[in-house]
Amino acid sequence: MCVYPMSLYVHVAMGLRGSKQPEAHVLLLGLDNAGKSTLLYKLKHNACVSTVPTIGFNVEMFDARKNRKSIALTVWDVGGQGKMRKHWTSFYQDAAAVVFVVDSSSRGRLEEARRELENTLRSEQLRGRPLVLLANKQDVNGALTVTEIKDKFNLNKICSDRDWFVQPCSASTGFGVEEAFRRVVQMVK
Ligand SMILES: Nc1nc2c(ncn2[C@@H]2O[C@H](COP(=O)(O)OP(=O)(O)OP(=O)(O)O)[C@@H](O)[C@H]2O)c(=O)[nH]1
Ligand SMILES: [Mg+2]
Repeated sequence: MCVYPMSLYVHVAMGLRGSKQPEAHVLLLGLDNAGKSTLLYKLKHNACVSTVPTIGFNVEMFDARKNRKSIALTVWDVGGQGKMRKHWTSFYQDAAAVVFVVDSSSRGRLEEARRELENTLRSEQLRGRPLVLLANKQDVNGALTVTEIKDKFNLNKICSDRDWFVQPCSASTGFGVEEAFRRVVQMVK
């Protein structure tokens, strides 16, 4: 398995696009099975695709509007399995925002997710970068609410030096997905 340095892909992406349009890189992180790839393809194709665990990463580009100007977002969806997490740092450089996806139906893994988020936000490279935390899988009965997740993650404390927002969503049904994307666009600097 090989995780390529981000800069290589940035150059490929810029070359393909070939424009002077402002660009921003967004990192999609979270534990394995959180729903990151499902979300990425729901956003890109408005389709619920069947996924396999991501070994490496997926990357997609999106055109968006921010303050009446167009902006190109490059979204990096990095695998969340334990063996992949040590590679997350390779993607931190140049990230304008972090989207951290949580499986709200998995109470048993919430502490693990909280720990990984805290580790991620501790990185100097991500200092001050906005965070959108997605409380995914809201379609599942008994899923944790936004309030429960905010409390459990102690976001007021760990995000004291950055903008943050928690968005409930379901990557499967599409509930909250567009809104999450709009939030990210608003928050990138
Ligand atoms: N019920 C429900 N299932 C979801 C939702 N989002 C994703 N899933 C399911 O969760 C499983 C994992 O989804 P992935 O998108 O592959 O998860 P991932 O975060 O990319 O996982 P890694 O690539 O291993 O890091 C799949 O079976 C998805 O169909 C959701 O909103 N609701
Ligand atoms: Mg994946």
